Amino acid sequence: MASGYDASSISILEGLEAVRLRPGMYIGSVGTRGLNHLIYEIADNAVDEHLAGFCSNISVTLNADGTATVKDNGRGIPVGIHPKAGIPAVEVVFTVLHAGGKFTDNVYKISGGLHGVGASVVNALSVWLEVEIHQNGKVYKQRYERGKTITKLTECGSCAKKDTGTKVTFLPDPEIFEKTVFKADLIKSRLHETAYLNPGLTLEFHDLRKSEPEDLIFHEDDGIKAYVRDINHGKESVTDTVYFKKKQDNIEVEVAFQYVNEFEENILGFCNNIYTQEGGSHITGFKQKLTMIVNQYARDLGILKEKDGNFTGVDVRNGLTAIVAVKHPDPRFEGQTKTKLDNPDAGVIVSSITGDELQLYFDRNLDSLKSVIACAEKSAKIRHAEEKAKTNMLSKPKFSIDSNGKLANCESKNASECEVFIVEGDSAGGSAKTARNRKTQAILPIRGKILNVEKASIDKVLANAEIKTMINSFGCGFLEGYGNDFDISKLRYNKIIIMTDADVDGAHIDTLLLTFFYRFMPDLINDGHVYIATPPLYRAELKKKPKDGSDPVTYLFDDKALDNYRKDHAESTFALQRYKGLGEMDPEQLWETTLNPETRLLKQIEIEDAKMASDITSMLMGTDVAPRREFIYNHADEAQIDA
Ligand code: TTJ
Repeated sequence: MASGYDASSISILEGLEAVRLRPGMYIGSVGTRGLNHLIYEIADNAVDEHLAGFCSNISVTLNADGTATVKDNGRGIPVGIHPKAGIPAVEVVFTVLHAGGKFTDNVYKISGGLHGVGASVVNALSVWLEVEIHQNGKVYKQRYERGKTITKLTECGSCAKKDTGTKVTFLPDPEIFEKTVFKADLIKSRLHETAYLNPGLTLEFHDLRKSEPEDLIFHEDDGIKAYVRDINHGKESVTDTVYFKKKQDNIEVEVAFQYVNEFEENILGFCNNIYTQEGGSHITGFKQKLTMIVNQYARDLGILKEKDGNFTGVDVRNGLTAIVAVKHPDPRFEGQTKTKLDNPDAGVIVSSITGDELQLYFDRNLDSLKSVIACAEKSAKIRHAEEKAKTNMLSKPKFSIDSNGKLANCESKNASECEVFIVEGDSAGGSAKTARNRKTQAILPIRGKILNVEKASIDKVLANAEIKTMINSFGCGFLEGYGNDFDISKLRYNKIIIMTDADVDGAHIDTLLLTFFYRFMPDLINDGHVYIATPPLYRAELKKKPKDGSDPVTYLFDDKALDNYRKDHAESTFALQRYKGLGEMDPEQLWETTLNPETRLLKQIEIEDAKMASDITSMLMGTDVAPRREFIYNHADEAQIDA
């Protein structure tokens, strides 16, 4: 009996229909990124309960049946009848769009805003979802399917009075998502990040999908200070980790930073626990004040002479690792991926607090101040040298598209139909050149490992042959400020397809290439232009031609496909070839399996994949050989499952 429903509930159902019709509008994508988002969406509600002061433990479990469970020890979503809706409040939370926020009492909420679209969206995009609430010594349950209420909220047992919390289990809908397998690595790093940002909160991760279950616990008593320490692990420190937290006009500012002996900067920004990938006012405020203060001290100490120009912001941030986390009662996000903090007052207050705190710190720690200034001086020196190198190189006609010998370009000049394949190895490159559709497909062979851009200085990067060839070929420039500014409208290919062997070396080259794109042309990835080709692992050929005239050859893209093929065909009826690399395929096979848009399998790269690649690259550069080996092995395995 649907006794609780009245006219207003009709619009409720329509609301969730809209989510299923245009899921991308609510969760960004229907790829892996959107899929993982479902978990964050639910977990953010529990983090809000922590921020309100009532929850100390959150667990995320990836179950063997493809469902995910998020559980907390908060007060439990209210089960009483909602006065306006006439149904239990928990049912409103899961069936009314944007209903998440109305119940919570915490000013810096994550969920239910622009980023947290709410639990109802997850419900709408799940085959089924069940919520279980422990409250007042009783256990309540409710079930929904594809956003619609299936059972009324029922009391189904009792528990200790102090035992309170919310548990949500859901199965993502394969009608909506391209892939429904959660990516453990991304979820783990997100949980760890949440632990750094919320000292006092324990986050558990359980992966029950493998034969050997994985259980992890994230808890960081030292908060963002520990985050900076862990990012800098294995690097030579130049200063202590500096930390401050202050509140002004209801805006809270928390900063941790440390200088290390490296030629790069790494500043992460957060607002209300949300990672602001595109930066924004809080980051700008911090950078401006830091630049100002370091220049001031450098002049006061006579290290910068009257004739010297100021240190640039980049100089001052040379070797800096920093976390800037703000809490804002009414955050606004803008930018391509809505991850840029827009509120000007956040910038003003970060800048003001940073100014006061830096002055306090540097006045008491002269040695640290001198070390920071030394980092800036080093950068300024290199900057001057690089400026020279750059003008030298860019003025040479060599840096032009015509002299790009390796690229076998396509005939079409219409970028929307053009593709370029970056192919590992000269022999595979040769086959690909013969096999391709010359009109729309360009081939760019690269040899061996490409330069690790994470470590190299910019003039080295610009001098690297493989990288120059790529920049020249794509036509859209790269980073700002090096004489060839990035301009996506000049991109000459709609698809940039990385094509490497399905082995450890191939995976490594993929990682280095993604790192390069992530660092130098991130919008190529943001706008969905980057892909990885997945060549087949096996070729099976029936010994007798099928009577129905069908093709005796089948290409198998992974081991599961091979297992299935073996089930359908007796062992003696076919011959099996295992491809160890692209080089083993003749041009015809390469066309059929990997180049032909009708039959090939492409994996579109999302920015998280590339960020992960960049993180992996940083990690692989460390000096610890054993974990590095282990990592390459694990990664190679994953690549095969994905194919
Ligand atoms: C709201 O204000 C009254 C007391 O309970 C507050 C509340 O809703 N708390 C709450 C919600 N705790 N945990 C949740 C929650 C947890 C999960 C896993 C999923 C969802 C949608 C909410």
